[in-house]
Amino acid sequence: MLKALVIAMAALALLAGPALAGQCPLLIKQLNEAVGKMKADDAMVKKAKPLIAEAQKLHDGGKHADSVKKAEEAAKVLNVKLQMKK
Ligand SMILES: [Cu+2]
Repeated sequence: MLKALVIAMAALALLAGPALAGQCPLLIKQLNEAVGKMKADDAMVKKAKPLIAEAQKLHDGGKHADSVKKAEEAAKVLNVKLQMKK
């Protein structure tokens, strides 16, 4: 019973992985574009840049769910509305 649950969770994680994997670069791209339109010495930009870098690092490390969360955090700082992949 417990084993079945573990297998089901692992399968779910595998299914969720690839869907999210494509999401983060999309979000990071939008954030970088938004930052590109802002002043580099803007306090918002200075606060958001490390978050974007961290999102990229998490994505590279395969932690896509965490990466999306970081990207959303950066978006909130920048006041940017992210377009999620459907
Ligand atoms: Cu990712």
